Amino acid sequence: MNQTKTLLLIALLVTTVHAYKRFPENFQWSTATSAFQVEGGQEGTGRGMSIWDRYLEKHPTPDNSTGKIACDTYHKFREDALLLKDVGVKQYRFSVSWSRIMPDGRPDNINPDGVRYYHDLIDSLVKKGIQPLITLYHWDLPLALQDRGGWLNEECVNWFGDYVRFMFTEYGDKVKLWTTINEAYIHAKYGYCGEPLEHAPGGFKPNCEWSMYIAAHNMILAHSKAGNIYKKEFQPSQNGQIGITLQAVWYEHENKPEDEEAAARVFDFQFNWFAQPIYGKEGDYPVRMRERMAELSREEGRSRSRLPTFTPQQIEEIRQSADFLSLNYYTSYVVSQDLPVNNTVEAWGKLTQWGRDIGAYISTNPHWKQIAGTWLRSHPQGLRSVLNFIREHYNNVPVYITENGSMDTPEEGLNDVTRIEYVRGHLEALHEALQDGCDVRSYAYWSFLDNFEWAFGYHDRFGIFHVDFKDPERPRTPKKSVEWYRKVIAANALLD
Ligand code: GBH
Repeated sequence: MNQTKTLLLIALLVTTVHAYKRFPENFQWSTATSAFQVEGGQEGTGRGMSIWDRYLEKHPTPDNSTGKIACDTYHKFREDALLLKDVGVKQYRFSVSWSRIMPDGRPDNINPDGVRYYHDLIDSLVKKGIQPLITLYHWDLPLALQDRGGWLNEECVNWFGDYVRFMFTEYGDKVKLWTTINEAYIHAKYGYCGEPLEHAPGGFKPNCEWSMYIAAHNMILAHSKAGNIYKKEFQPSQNGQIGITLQAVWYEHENKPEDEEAAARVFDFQFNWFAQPIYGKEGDYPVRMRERMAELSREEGRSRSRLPTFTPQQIEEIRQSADFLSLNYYTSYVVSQDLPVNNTVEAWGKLTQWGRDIGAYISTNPHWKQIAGTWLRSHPQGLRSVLNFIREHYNNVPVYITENGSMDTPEEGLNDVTRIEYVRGHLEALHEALQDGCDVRSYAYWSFLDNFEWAFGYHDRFGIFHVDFKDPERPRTPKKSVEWYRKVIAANALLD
């Protein structure tokens, strides 16, 4: 045996001894961003205005953020590809800015620089052995389409269809993993209701009782349109896969039947609102949600439910619109039927329209580690529960985890041990879910870079790379988690 072989053998033994949680051989490690949050390149690039550009002009974030430069990935994607390669990820999940491709959202006006940009980005990844997973829409609707009603106009379904057909035609030979829409739940609720927080397009609070349900409905139809276009017109020759990106919140409850029922109902109004029509055996909205909305609407003196209905043909098409489920998971809450008596927890369930519609209280568990005093509490077992729910209720459809991550704590900065602890916990729970038999194919850490965190501006930093937003060059600096994640990926295992 020569020296190299001996060294290799020793290295192998060492990793075998220390690796305590191995991942499947073809498990894909990944990290994620979205167009508006990182690209910049808003001016002089041919990109059209999106709803977020307009929204921020009128509703500045506390730190007065804009998307004009952001992380400037529009210019820095080549060096970013080197960083990704260095971390060792085999996949990179990003989104495309619709208004960079189609400045007015319509296919009769294409921006060639935008089209070239995504070719260059994809090529620079593929050249380094990194597979792109593209989200077609991550909340940045072309402004011109908002001026025609946006997601409240059912025509939006056709506009989306035209956009995605262009995308599949242009990039489908290089891109094999597509997701249609990111977190329709958040986009509908925050964008078209504004509670508990407002996102673009905004301004719909007085119409909450119907606007978020219509917007969500049209997003499901748009996803279905895109999925069916891909599967019929492109998949036979391009051989890729398509799904939708759903955010899941897990809801724990006390050991009481009424709380168990309430938690199941709230999960229906959150994850299953979108998952059941697309991945459920029977399709359509969850029964509990339909019944509750019909009952509330009757009580309110309406002649029909505030929850729109699908035609039987739509139900069928929606059920055939996805190959896999793209999952974003961050946190869990606690649900109770009655006002929680324990006053150390906050009860905010009934303060919003959605909170009234679910008819339950949502609070939190003070034992789950709260990150930087914000909405984010670490509860890794919630991820395992969501994955097992998908296994049991959605026929173990393949899952790609497209987002999971934590923000910086002010004390730690680059020495981000809280983030490492958060990710390790969630990877342990994910590993348990794999042992349970869940079919999880990939894990993407959110986010690759510190970026524009919507209503919180650049203040909340989710990146494993720090970005200096005061420096026009937007330099990237690895946090401690980069080194940690690199080791996990190299070993394909969680090490002691
Ligand atoms: C994801 O949303 C998004 O896809 C991504 O763009 C984003 O950067 C990332 O999460 C990190 O937030 O005031 O209690 O409503 C996850 C859903 C929506 C959860 C905003 C936190 C604000 C807290 N997030 N929400 S609250």
